[in-house]
Amino acid sequence: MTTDAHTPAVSQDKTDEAAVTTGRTPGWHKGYVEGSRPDLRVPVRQVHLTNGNDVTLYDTSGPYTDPTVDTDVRRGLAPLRENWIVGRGDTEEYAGRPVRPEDDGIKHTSPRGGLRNLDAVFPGRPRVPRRGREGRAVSQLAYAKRGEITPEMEYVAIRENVSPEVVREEIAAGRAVLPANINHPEIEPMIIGKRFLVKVNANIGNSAVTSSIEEEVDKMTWATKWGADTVMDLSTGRNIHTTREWVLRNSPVPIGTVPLYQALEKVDGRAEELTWEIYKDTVVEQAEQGVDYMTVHAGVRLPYVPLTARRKTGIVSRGGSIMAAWCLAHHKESFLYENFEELCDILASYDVTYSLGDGLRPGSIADANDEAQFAELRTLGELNTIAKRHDVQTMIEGPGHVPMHKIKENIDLQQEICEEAPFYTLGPLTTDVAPAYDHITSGIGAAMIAWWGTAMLCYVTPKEHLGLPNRDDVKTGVITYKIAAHAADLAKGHPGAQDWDDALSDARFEFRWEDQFNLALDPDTARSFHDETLPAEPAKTAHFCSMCGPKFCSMKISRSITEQFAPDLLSSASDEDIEAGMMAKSAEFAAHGNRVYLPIAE
Ligand code: IRN
Ligand code: FE2
Repeated sequence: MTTDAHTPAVSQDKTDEAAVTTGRTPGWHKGYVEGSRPDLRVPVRQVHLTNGNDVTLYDTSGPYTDPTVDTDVRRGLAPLRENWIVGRGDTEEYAGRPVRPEDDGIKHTSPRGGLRNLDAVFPGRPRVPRRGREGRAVSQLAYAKRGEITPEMEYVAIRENVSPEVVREEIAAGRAVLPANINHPEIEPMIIGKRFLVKVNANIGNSAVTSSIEEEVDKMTWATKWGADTVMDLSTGRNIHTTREWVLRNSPVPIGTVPLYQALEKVDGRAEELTWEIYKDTVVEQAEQGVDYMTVHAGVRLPYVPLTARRKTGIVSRGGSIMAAWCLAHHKESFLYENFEELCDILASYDVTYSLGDGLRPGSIADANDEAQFAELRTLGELNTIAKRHDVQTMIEGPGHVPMHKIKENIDLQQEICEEAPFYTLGPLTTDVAPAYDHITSGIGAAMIAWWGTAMLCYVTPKEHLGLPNRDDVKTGVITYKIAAHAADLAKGHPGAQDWDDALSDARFEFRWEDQFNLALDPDTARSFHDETLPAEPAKTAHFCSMCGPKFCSMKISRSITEQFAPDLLSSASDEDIEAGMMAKSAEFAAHGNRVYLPIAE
């Protein structure tokens, strides 16, 4: 079986039908855990094992993997939070700007094939954007501070297997964020904070020439199928607004953006022509669409720019370099820094979460932990305090390229300076020498920093530094980062994290191959690797693995001994016992005609 045989790939020639290609994985079953009200149903991924047991896993894939739900990307997902948002009674509908692509201020001379299978305008549910009542923060942080447990908080409590009060406390203290824009009712709430499971973000985004809206929607559903907890739409070029509308209306996870990218498009890419007004308009436009969190590079201050002059790789952050260019062109303090409080009020009225950008992150091992990087971090700490005062949920972005021995200092400093606000890091990459393998160079750093308390990891794909990720790269990036995140959950002793490993180990030891595949982070690849060497069906129940055959398989040997003697003898088995076990197996093997593969009939 190929990696994705049961789901159609993005078809180049289908023009009449918008297909979501996420597909369902046999062996994964959708289940729901009901909360205190019937409309509070938390999805879980259930793996039904052949021994009759069930393993329940965290699920990010949305309704696409529920065979009882009829999804259609042209209609969008059901607005499951609608009643909660309206029911709280603190939003007001108003005749905001219509949700139309021509409204993004960019000339829409649509590139060839740019919209491919999809209409320019999202055809689904008509929406009137909402914002919070004048002067009132509607953020989860505001509720948490007032001592209220929202349905969203209860939802994540069930997802994380903790009490709702723990969720409320962590949010109120600013140690966790629950990104949930009041204009994004489609999402299944999730939480980011060090007391909870480590989360993974996947970046998607078209460049003007290489991808279509359909491909971006498909990458989003594809990323969440493999476990992405949030997705950032980093689209640049044309159709930014429309691409985002399609992604938002179809996303079961929170969506993040960098509004500065779209603001820059509005001034035709000339950074010096950016103004606070253009930026603010862009933020409002995106907040009305439902963007849940926004990267804001407000820590790139004028006096810090010279600190990067003697770096090996200068400023590598796109947003950071835009702001540095603006500061130098005007020789003025950053308009993001200067207008930060006004920005807070806007974000609070939609419950958009800040992701304070690391515009001065190191772009090479040589530049790690330098003055520029830590000067910015101190400013992010200052801005975090202001944001919290305005009831805006806030997380802090981190590096970048950092060798292993300099990683811990990053998380320790961030936690101290930013009052334990959630850290959200890009890797870090632990060496610069492996282009094409930077999911691995960064996965190493990601596992380490998450163990020490980073709350969310921004994935890096094999195409990092080389090109735009395609579908396969997105999957590789997500799986790599799920490994890092889960390894950290284990090391942190997150309650229940090890149950998954134990279930898989049992399946491996008992040669329940199907269970081993279905419990895997990537069942398709595990199955196909196994099938390459042992293609016949009976091989999946055969009591040996392909690596060593029945004779030398250590697991089989120790299992035979367990079976022959008593289970408690296993640990105290003598050399003679083991020798006897091996002889017995040898005889058994010979009795079967010394055949490695069992005939179908057996
Ligand atoms: C995450 C941590 N540090 C940076 N990131 C991500 O990088 C951020 O969330 C966003 O997806 C992207 C922004 O890149 P620039 O504009 O800083 O290069
Ligand atoms: Fe890099």
